[in-house]
Amino acid sequence: MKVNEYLKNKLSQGAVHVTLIDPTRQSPEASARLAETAQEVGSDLIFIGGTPGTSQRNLMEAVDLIKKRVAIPVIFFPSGTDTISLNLDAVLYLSLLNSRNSQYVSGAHARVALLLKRLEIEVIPVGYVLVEPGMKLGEVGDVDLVSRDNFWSAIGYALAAEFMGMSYVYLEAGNGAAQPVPAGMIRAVKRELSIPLIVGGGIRTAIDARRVRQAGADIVVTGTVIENAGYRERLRSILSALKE
Ligand code: 1GP
Repeated sequence: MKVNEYLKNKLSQGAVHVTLIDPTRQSPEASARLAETAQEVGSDLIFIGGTPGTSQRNLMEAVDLIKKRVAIPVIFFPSGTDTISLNLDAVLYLSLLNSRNSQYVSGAHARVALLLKRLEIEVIPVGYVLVEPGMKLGEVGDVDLVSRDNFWSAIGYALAAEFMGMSYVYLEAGNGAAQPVPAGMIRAVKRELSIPLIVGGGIRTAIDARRVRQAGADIVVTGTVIENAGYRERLRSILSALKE
């Protein structure tokens, strides 16, 4: 089944949870173990990637091992255009809408478009909107961050993504952010949007996850949680908050 269909089907049943695994933080074997735990506690998808510096070998080995161990789809979360694996189920085609650098909006995308087509890899078009604090991506991506109290700006970018024909909007507070995107902002965006809303960054606890979900996130992404001790239980409680 195509990932887009799988996602539509999951979304029709309720909240979707994604575990983001950064393959640069551990060995491919350890990445695969994290993916197994994620699947076991009820995660619906794996995103792999996230930070620059992934080597081609590391990515390929991690994806190959993860694909051997889990049945849920494995989707590439690219941080550049220099690595790819043929074993991926899909690639997020993330346009960073509030970057001042056109490379992040559409330039890099144009460079890899034909390659992705020839490789017959499913692409998932996403309008990616970075909200304060934005973390590392805010700096490297030369982003005009949406400030946490500027709901109008968030709504504007989200609707722009919808009008441009993208399949999803992704509100991102940044990898390792101290707090998630504000609930009020998620609510304001969700009220205007007709396409599914992904929210990630800074979601560490069941309370965070519940708040983000209740505000209107359709898909909730967590990353850093699995890098800390006790992650299995933490992830389990996030999942039960989302699926209750
Ligand atoms: C995915 O960047 C996030 O949207 C992940 O952020 O590591 O803070 O969970 P965390």
